[in-house]
Amino acid sequence: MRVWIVFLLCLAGHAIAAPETEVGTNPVQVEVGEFDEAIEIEDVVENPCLNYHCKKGKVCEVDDSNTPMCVCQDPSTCPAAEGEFEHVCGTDNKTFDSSCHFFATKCALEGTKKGHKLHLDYIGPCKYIEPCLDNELSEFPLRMRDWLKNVLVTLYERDEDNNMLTEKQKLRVKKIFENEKRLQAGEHSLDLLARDFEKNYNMYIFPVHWQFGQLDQHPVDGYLTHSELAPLRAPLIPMEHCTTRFFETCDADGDKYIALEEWASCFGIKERCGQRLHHLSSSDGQQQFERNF
Ligand SMILES: [Ca+2]
Ligand SMILES: [Ca+2]
Repeated sequence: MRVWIVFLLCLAGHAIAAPETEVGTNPVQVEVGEFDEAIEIEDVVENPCLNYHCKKGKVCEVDDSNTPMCVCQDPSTCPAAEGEFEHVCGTDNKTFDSSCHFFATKCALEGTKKGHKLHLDYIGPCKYIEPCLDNELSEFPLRMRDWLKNVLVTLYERDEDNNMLTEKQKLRVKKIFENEKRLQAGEHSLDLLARDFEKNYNMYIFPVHWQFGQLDQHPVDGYLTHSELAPLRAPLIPMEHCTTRFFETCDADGDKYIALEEWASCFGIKERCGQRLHHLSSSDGQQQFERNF
């Protein structure tokens, strides 16, 4: 259970810190104000790469006509990893020094079959992950559901200034928060979780749906790609050996995308509204969802 709590705090921290760590932050910007402001500002104005966004693995460069464009980053320009904790394991079972090295390598393989199949599998060096047994797999959603609920409750407790949640969402989580106090946060036996899910089914619907909305961002279309799922999946795999199998089984139709109703079903949420959400975007879906519950 300890790993779940540590991970919970990491993820909550990550979610809160996310806007500050957007890819594409230009180092020139950081320098402004630290040195000679007048000269730096002049540099910023003339730099066409400023605010020019490149996806992970690419960096902005200007061509002969001073037009910005994204090119694959040379892995050797990635900052050296400060420790093993920065290593990542690819789906090719190779350890990369950091996610920067991984995405730069993947970029260089763009257009090839190998590049298409290569994904960031998990955070940390590649290691042996024991197979997930059937009974372990059936327990996984119970703990994961409880954990998703805890993520929201933690955000609610910390959210006073961050506004991660809308007022309506806060009201919804407040109910869960009060219920959670009754259940006593922390270690819950699987029996207790199973009973609580039956008894307080509605409390679990919103956290499951909310997490989907958090991940379904690129694009917001009611489906999760492998990369959209990565922020949740990648840190979890080394700690929870059923993660990979769980998300594989979530993709019930095997099309490599986890649709909203597949996601909900994975967590035991099988309401009829799930079907109606199919054609709605995530944000519309959330509103529709909130009207239904
Ligand atoms: Ca999506
Ligand atoms: Ca699917």
